Amino acid sequence: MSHTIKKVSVIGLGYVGLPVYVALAKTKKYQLVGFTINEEHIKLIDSGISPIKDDDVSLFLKSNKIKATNNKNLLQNTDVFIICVPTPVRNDYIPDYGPVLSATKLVAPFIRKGTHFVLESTVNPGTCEELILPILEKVSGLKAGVDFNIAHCPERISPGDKKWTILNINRNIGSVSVEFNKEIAGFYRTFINKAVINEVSSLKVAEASKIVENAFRDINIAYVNELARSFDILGIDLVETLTASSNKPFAFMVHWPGSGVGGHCIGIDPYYLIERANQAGFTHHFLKLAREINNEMPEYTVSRLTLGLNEVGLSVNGTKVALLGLSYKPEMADLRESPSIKVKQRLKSLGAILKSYDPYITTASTKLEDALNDAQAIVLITAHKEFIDKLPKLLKNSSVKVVVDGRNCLPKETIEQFGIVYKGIGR
Ligand code: SAJ
Repeated sequence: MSHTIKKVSVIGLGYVGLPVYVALAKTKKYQLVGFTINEEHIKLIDSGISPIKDDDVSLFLKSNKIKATNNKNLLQNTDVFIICVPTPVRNDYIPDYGPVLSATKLVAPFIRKGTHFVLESTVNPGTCEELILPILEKVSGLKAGVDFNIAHCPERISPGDKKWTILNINRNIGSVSVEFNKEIAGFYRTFINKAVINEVSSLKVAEASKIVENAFRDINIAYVNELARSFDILGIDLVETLTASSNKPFAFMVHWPGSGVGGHCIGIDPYYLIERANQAGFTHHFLKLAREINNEMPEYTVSRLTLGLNEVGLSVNGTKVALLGLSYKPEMADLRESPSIKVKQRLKSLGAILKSYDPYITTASTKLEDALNDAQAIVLITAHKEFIDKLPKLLKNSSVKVVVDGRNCLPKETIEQFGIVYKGIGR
């Protein structure tokens, strides 16, 4: 059944699609098309600028052209479609399959005998067979698993990570048929050459594996976030406790408490399994509780400010607060699901006089010193290196009376020696 793979079309040129495109381009084996509906991104890519913060992509674009387009006719004669579109949730935390369904309907007319449709976006078990397969079969008139393939190879991109890149992160891949899976796994090995491409027996196992690994992270973060709220009452330093527990050489994987779980993976993916299991009549109480605990952390962070201000006879209302860090993760500019969004809303509703600063995101304050100027309190949400390096010195002779350290990244004792009230999360 083997078919020669000559043309590959990557649908979606974001944090996942662009690294995939660049890795494929470096093999110099394939005719490539990058499809995106984002016209801004097309303009940036055409001028050699990466629309995402990824050093490899930025470097590649400096001396190579990427064919970025929103012209679907260029998808003709594609042998492998790799779908890398977002899988968000709505405000009520119900999965939004819109981008996946749009991408499926976009490529359906181009499915031929031997074509591989590969979904890399994170979805719940059952999505490929229940949502994607019927559309592709109806439009193409062909039979999945016989005439063409549907595969799922969940992405494992860790944005901003320099150590783990698309080339050396192991991947799992499952297809609608085992025979097609061997072929598509062989294709992946041509461009992901420093990692294991593990063939699993079905689409559902491939879909489930990604949700399981990210829900694992979410529940472990919820575990330490609940400990933080308990230890703040008990007066126990959780950070020191976790550091002590971490010297157990086996069967312990440390996670850290903080102001909440941002990003488009960890805090989102569990909802896909929660919803699909719910449809089948099973309630994931544990996964739901972990999501509730993590979603409460921005509010808890603000309550730490209220507590600290009370100790100095102030209330949030009318107090000048510097909100430091907006991105969900250090050293990057990514606001998606960031705890800073809810913290900012809550502080404003309580009447704080807010100044925000993030070295990677344009805000009113263009410098840390500006945001600190005449501030009476700080709420740190993102452990950017600039804050860790500069704050201990800047705080010494500042007007700041309370510091809320949402990532437990500042020197508590040093700050307290300045006569400043320090409130961490579990610390
Ligand atoms: N967070 C905590 N405590 C922790 C770890 C994270 O509060 O112990 C928070 C972070 O502050 C952030 C959110 O959770 O707001 C997500 O953090 P993350 O480190 O998981 O970053 P992501 O969302 O970029 O996760 C990605 C994931 N990769 C994929 O889903 C393919 C994740 O599996 C990786 O572990 C993570 O990158 C990583 O390690 O960088």
